[in-house]
Amino acid sequence: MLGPLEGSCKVTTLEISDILDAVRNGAQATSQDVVKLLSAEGREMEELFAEAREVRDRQFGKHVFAYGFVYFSTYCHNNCTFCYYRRTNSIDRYRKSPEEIISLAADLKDAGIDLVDLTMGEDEHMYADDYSELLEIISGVKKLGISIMASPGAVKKEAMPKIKAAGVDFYAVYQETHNRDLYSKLRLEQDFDFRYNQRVWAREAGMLTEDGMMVGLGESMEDRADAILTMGAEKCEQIRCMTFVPQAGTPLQTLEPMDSYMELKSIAVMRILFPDRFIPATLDVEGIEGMKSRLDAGASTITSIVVPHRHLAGVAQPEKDIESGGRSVQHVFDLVADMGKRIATQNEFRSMIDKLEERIRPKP
Ligand code: SAM
Ligand code: MD0
Ligand code: SF4
Repeated sequence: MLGPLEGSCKVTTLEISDILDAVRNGAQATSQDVVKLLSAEGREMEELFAEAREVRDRQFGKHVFAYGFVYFSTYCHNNCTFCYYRRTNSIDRYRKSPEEIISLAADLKDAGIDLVDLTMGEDEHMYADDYSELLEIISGVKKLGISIMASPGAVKKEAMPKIKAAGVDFYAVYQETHNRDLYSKLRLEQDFDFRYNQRVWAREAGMLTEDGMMVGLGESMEDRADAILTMGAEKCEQIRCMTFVPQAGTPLQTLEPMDSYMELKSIAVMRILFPDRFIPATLDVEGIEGMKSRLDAGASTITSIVVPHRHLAGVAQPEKDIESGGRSVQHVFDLVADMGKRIATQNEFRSMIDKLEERIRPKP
């Protein structure tokens, strides 16, 4: 995007359509502009979504991308206040064997999914012995010939080149908020900079990265605008927003949940400001029912597709629509076709990833 002085005009007025016009003409949106866009209601909100769809379609055409989700260990040594899997929550947990994980990934690949997202809590078992089991799992899945995202939490800098070498394309680690004070209340005893640097180190090692924000946790409008602009400036190839879903047994279990409009508007604003990024339409907040509204807000990528009947969980919605097959590959593909779109083939997606990886390849 052009800098403020390079654009054809600097955004100064506060009308939503004026801001959209200015951005379309190359101006850089300010934090105030983003707050204004996020405040859109009624007709103006529809205008925001329509603009986001147009930008998305210009960027990706009829293609939508589909990521399978394999939450392979729900053990975690952290105690995030918003998370069901926090250390002190007494819940049933599981850890899948490398063989089972590889077989799940193979099912996803055969079903035509573009990428497998290997996610875990910060499981001591996986962190032991310099992440040896995690690396074994990643290389086993890579041998299937499928693109991989890893979401293993915050690891030592030294691990990044090994994770890349094992076959990871995308490293996902979400700051949740870029307000340090709020962060310290959410990710208890987790250093802000250490988490931020995960994406810097992953990129240095040659991996694409994803950052994400959550809404509904007491953040201000300015915090949301700041998160969006910071995620854009970080140059992460994928950026996301998820609405907080209260979890039983956690300190925030009684926090009044928000509806999904702020997430939808955040998706639209991210799309309009940063047209070329992958932006998820997660099934992990409102299940399969929430897929269309997210795509209609400008998302490009359906995430949290889960294989049924394999005792797998989601993160924000541990069970929703999983065993019924509502979050299964076939069901998602059918719904996408009903929208006049098509899931990119693995080859189509791979050639996009290859180009992006080429851009960040470490210099010898
Ligand atoms: N444990 C790793 C980590 O925290 O980075 C990877 C998985 S973590 C479970 C993935 C993300 O799910 C979190 O960063 C957060 O954005 C989201 N999440 C967790 N609990 C949530 C909740 N209750 N509502 C909405 N999103 C949630
Ligand atoms: C999702 N449940 O995409 C997944 C998760 C981790 N990389 C992603 C939050 O909704
Ligand atoms: Fe653990 Fe991730 Fe949940 Fe935090 S968000 S408690 S790190 S699984």
